[in-house]
Amino acid sequence: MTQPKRVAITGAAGQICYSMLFRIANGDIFGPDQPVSLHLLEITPALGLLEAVKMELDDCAFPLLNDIVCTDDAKTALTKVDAALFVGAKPRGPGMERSDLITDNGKIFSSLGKTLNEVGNPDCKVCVVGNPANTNAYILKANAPNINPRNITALTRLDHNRAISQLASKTGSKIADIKQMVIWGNHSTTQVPDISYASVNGKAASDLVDQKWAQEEFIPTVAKRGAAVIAARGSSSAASAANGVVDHMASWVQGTPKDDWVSMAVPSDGSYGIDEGLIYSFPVQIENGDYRIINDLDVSDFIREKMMASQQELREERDTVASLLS
Ligand code: NAX
Repeated sequence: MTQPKRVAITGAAGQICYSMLFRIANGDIFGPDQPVSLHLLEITPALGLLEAVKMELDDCAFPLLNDIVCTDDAKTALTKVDAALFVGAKPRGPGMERSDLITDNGKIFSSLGKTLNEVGNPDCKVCVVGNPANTNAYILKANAPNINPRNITALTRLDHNRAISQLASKTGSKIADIKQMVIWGNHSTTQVPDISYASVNGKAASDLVDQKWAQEEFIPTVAKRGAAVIAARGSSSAASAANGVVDHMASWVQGTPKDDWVSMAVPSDGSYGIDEGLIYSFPVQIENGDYRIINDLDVSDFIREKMMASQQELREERDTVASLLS
């Protein structure tokens, strides 16, 4: 029998996980022939709620779900996992910016990074979701030198999906007709959704929409979509975030189509002048479980200026958490 893939998930009794765990157990990341084991981590007061989530997972009788571990011990959760999804953190409430959370959540990620370093599989694929996601991933990477740094990533796939959806709606086209969308930078309001290379049914998106819309409506709508969802629902995006994580991991494991790419926040290799090591969102293509940053795109002055502003925000976040980086 195929060995199950072991997936650690933190914050497993929270909102995002309530939409995400069932998708993973159904095979949506690793495919229809690959059994999975779920290692679910929560803080002690949430273990009762986590038990309820386990009951519901059991009640789905997923054929691919091998076993479920529920724990408040990070070592138990992270030992020898193939993938680790770091969702658990304080969510942003109404009126809060992500950076307000930086110090509180940073401590969680330095501690989990140390534990992953001690008990983790060096090739473990990591996706950080808890905000501020890029900087939390940066903290985790600094505290987990035994883990392949390329494998420490953060989620901007929700932003990528939001951008595709906005462009499809503007051009009256189908989601599947849109290719080569890009999100540059931080998962924050400084992110740079960019249609410069996107095509809609084979036609350049920039020929189908006017520049004013692309610069003055599209970018802020995508960048502030998280806040719009909070305003409408009273709490942050959950089901769409869960879907973004599943897409991020499924692309990483299963690859991207030859004529398309996805956006992932990954350690910069210096492409586009972004500081090496910063966790920055780039377009990537993926083959055989390994991603490659698309590093040869012509970037307009307008976009470049915004990319640099997002980098600056990440540098400042990095400086704020300097004490958590070793
Ligand atoms: P919830 O508050 O519903 O769930 C978070 C869960 O994490 C809680 O059950 C809590 O007990 C648990 N937790 C807290 N500290 C923990 C620790 N040290 N170890 C293990 N578990 C811990 O939040 P939810 O809506 O699920 O959001 C989770 C995180 O995702 C938040 O930081 C949120 O801001 C972030 N988001 C990130 C997005 C992205 O695209 N990167 C989009 C959605 C969301 O805003």
